Amino acid sequence: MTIANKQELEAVVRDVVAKQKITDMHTHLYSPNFGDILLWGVDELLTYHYLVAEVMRFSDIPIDDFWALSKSEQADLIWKELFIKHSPVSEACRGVLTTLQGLGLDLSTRDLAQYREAIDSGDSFAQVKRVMELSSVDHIVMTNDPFDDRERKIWLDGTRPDERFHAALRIDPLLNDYANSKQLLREWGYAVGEQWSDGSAQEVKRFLKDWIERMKPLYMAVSLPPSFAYPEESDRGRIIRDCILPLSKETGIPFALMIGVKKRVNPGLGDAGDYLGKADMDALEYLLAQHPENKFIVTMLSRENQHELAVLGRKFRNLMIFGCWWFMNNPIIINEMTRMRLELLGLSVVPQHSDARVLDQLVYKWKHSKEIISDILIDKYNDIMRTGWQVTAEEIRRDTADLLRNNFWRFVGREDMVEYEE
Ligand code: RAT
Ligand code: ZN
Repeated sequence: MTIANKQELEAVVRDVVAKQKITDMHTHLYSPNFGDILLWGVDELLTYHYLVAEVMRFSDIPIDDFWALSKSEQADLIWKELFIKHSPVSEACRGVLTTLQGLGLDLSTRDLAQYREAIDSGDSFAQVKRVMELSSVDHIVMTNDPFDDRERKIWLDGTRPDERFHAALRIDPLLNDYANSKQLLREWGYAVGEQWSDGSAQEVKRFLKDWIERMKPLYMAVSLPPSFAYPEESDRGRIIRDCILPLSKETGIPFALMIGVKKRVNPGLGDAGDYLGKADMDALEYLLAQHPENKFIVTMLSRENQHELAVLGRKFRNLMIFGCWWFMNNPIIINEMTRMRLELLGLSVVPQHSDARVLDQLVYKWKHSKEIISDILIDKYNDIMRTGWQVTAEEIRRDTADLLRNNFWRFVGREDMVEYEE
């Protein structure tokens, strides 16, 4: 069916985007059978680290006293300061409201006790089903860290995610803190030496292969500082050169780099204490150019890097650009980044991921992003229609499915997961 005019275009795009099932390619969520490492519920929503950072601007509570409070007390404080004493207009605050609304609650009551009762009384399995339905997310990629004691135990006990959840092997400790990680590797039976050697490289690869076998990850991922350089004679540089790149090439499992985080500039705030910095693009350019048979999935944290990254995508097809990460995940920047990416790269990107740490956040993260993606698609189709080019509803469905699902699955080599809605 050919779209006749702008009104029809708007209606079709909004409908198609709203209905499109999403593959969320980077979250911190877990399959419900992994137990309580999956966070959900009102107190978790309110104590999200994005909100912890914000509450500290209003409250004068010493940070240690804040952490000494129970989770519900922290949530109460955040509710009082960020929602009652001031209007909750920040993106993270608005996100809580959109989520509660999506879950069927009446925001006009401002009754936190009632919200808790309505949501927290359920069980995580039912909540996963409900939230995935509400947010139209049917596949979720987790963040799986074999250096995290709680998570490690779950995998070693033989627990495996259900079919909606997929692993991503996270290797920050290996690449960013090898001095400590090598001790752990030894404790776990991998004979890495004090000095880097062929033998150490083989053992680190053996460790990675064991976890690849166990988790069946869709990609291997790391977050990196703005100072990330490559090639580099450092633990990180050597591990990337001798272990990650060869293994990634051999297995076809892409290497995901999330570049630009300056960890713990205010350590007392924990996860809320991380900052960002503009990175030099030379390292990524080198990786892409020197390793054409390797696949790289990249997102960056600084707004200043987004244009360079998009242009790099025009040079190298072994680069998949994804998402508006963390401090980029605000409407004004999502709008700008997504428009720029579409203008430079057409529909060959993964425009968004949720980064949800709390299950229920899927509701708002995707509702807010889908609204912006719809606005942008309407403008872009309208621009080409003004030349006399005709667009059909089927083409809009195809394009939307590519953006929100299939580009990712194709890039990770899973044609079997590529799917178009009728
Ligand atoms: O967005 C976040 O919640 C950050 O704290 C990080 O988890 C980041 O997304 C990451 O994966 O390192
Ligand atoms: Zn993340």
